Amino acid sequence: MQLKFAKVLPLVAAVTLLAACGQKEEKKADAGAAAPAATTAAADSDVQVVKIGHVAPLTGEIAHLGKDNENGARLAIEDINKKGLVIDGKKIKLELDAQDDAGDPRTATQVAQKLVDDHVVAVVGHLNSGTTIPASKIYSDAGIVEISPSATNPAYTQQGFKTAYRVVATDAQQGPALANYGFKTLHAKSVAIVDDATAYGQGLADEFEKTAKADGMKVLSHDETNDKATDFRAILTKIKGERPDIIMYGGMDATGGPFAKQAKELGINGKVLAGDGVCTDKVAELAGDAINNIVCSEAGMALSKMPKGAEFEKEYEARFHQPIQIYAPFTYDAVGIIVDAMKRANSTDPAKILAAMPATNYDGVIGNVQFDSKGDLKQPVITLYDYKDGKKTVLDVEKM
Ligand code: ABU
Repeated sequence: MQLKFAKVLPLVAAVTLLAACGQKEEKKADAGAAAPAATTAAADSDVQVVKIGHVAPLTGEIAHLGKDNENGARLAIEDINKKGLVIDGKKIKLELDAQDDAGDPRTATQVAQKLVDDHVVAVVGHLNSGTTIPASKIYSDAGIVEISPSATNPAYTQQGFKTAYRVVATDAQQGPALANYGFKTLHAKSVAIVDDATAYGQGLADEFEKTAKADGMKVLSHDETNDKATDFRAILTKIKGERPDIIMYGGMDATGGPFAKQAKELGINGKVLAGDGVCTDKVAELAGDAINNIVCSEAGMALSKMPKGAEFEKEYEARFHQPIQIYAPFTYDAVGIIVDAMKRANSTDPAKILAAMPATNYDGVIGNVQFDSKGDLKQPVITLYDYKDGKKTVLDVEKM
C-alpha cells in the first residue's frame, strides 16, 4: 500500500534539503561515490554480464501495470542482446534484475538498496510516484541513474538529484490539461474532486484543482479515499447531492474503474476525468458500462501516434500474448536510453553512464527523448482519451 502523500512529503523535504541544488549539467559524475563496476564475467570469458535493474509492483492491486512495465524493459534487453552489444571492445550481455516493490514506499527503498548491492549499472523504475520519490535518494547516494517510466509527481525531479530522470510528462502538465478539457471542451462549470491520498493521486488532483479554479470552474468538494478502497458509494452519494457537471478522480485504474462504475450505478452521468493511472486497457473491464463516462490522460504520446508504436505493439503482443497496458513502450525506451548513454560513454561504469545522460538525444518508440536540467522531458506531451467500444480513443494531443 502506498503511504499518504503527507507521509512521503517530510522525506521529500529532507532529501531535498540534503541534496545539492545545482543543475545536472553543472555536476560532474562523482566516480568515487558510484557503486563498484557493475559487471561480472559470464561463463564465456569474452562476454561480460551487465545488470540493469527494473522495479515495479508485481503484487497487489496494480500488479498488471507492474508486469506491463517489466515486459517492456525485458523486451528491450532481449532485442539489444539479439543485436549484440560491444562496449570498449568487450562483448556485453545485458541482464534484467527485476524486483517487486509492491507499490509500497518502504519496500521500494529496501528493493532500491538491493539493486545497488546487486551492482546494477542503472535502474528503470519505479512505477509509482510514491515509491519513486523515496527510492531516488538511495540511487542518488549510490550514483546510479534512475529513469522512471511512469512517475508523474513533479517532486521527483525537484530534489536536486543528478541521477533522477523520467520519460513521461508531469502532473503539473497533466492536471491542467484535464481541467482545461473539462472547462473548454465539456463546458463544465462545476466539479467534484476525489483522490486516493497517494503522492500521485493527491498531487494530480491538486494540480487539476488549481487550474479548474483559475479557469473559473466551481470546485464543489475535494474528498479523499485510499488506494485499497473498493466501495465509494458514501462519497459518491454525497457528490450526487452536489450535482457537479463533472467529477475528477486522482488515482489508479484498480480504484478508478470501480469508482466510475459505482458513480454510474448511483445515477451520476457526468464524465469522470482521470489521469494516466486510470488510462489503461484494464480499466474498461473494471468500469463496465461506465467506461463510456471516463475521459483520461496519458503523460506521453498515444501508442497509435508513436513513430514506431505499431511495430512495437506487434512485437510486444507476439512475445507476451497480452495487450500493452500503458507504460511498456516507456520502459522499453528507458532501457534503450541507458544503453545509448553506455555507448556514448564507451563504458559500463555507472558514473560514466550518469555523466553521459544529460546529452541524451534518443529516437525511441515514444519519439525523440531529450532531458532538461532537472531530468524531465524537454518536449513533454499529454494525450487525452475516451473509450469507444471499450478501446482507448484519442481525443486530443497537447504538446507542452
Ligand atoms: N503516473 C501515474 C502512475 C504512476 C505514479 O505517478 O504514481
